[in-house]
Amino acid sequence: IAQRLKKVHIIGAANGNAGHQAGCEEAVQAMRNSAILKASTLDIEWGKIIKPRPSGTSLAALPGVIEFSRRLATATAEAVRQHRRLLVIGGDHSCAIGTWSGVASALRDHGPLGLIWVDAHLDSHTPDTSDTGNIHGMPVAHLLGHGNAMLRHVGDPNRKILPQHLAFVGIRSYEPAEQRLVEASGVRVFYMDEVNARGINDVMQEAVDIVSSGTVGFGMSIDIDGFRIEDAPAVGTPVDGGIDAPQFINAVNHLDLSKLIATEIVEFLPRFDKDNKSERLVVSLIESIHARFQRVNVAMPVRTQTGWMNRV
Ligand code: EXY
Ligand code: MN
Ligand code: MN
Ligand code: MN
Repeated sequence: IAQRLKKVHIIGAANGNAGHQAGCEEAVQAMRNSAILKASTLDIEWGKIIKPRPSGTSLAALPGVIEFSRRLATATAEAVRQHRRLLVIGGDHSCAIGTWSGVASALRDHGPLGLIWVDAHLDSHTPDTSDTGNIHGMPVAHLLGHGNAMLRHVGDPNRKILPQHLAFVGIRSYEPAEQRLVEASGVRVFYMDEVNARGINDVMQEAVDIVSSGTVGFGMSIDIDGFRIEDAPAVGTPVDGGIDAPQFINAVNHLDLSKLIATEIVEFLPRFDKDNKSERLVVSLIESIHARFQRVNVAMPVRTQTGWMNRV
């Protein structure tokens, strides 16, 4: 039984038309075929692969993204209810709406969900403030309860993440409107300047504290464009000056992940990879996170009529 519980359950979010350029939709298949992943020590169990219906790009992608997000949310909610060690492989970052809406709705009766958002970008536009209309630049706003009503209500009509339970790490590219939304909500942003000044170890420790406090557990949404371009060349919206990936993995090895519920890795465009560097990084991230993932040992508190009770 112990061995079965060690399995990493992967849900594939094979979407790509909400990004700046096509290619993210190929990451799921690339990871399914990955010799590097197969050669790793990880015990992988592939779950559902969710694919979007064909639709346009920019804001024309909206109806397709809504429908896709609902199906993805159903899949992640089911995995969390079954206490699986969940990993979602994207996809462009718009998949985060489905991933975390599903996780949050599955935990609704247990308590609020925290979230660490590793990214170069804030991803906090609404359809009204975005210059590009690309929905991968909007998932955080919707998880916080802003923007398009259908996207806000995926999974259930509640806000999925409260601002005090969210922490960004690695941010260095954003527009004023999304920064206003995030800062006015009181979300903690560890901009790249702070990461450089304090070191990623220190920053990740504080980020885990923020998303663990007052929550039933937390998720990590990792956009690989958060890392240095030399560590993750296969991205659609590269930004100079990213997080040193080996240092990040070292930091993960020292984190308290006892409240980790699920992880998501997104914005990998395999067609742009160089010497399999990005693919190797994705596998290293999964290995280091899952080595410390205690998910199955967490007894989740359940709300009863008289208070809170641990469900085993
Ligand atoms: N802020 C820009 C936009 O909204 O178009 C760029 C967003 C890139 C988002 C990538 C996935 O993190
Ligand atoms: Mn349960
Ligand atoms: Mn992103
Ligand atoms: Mn990004």
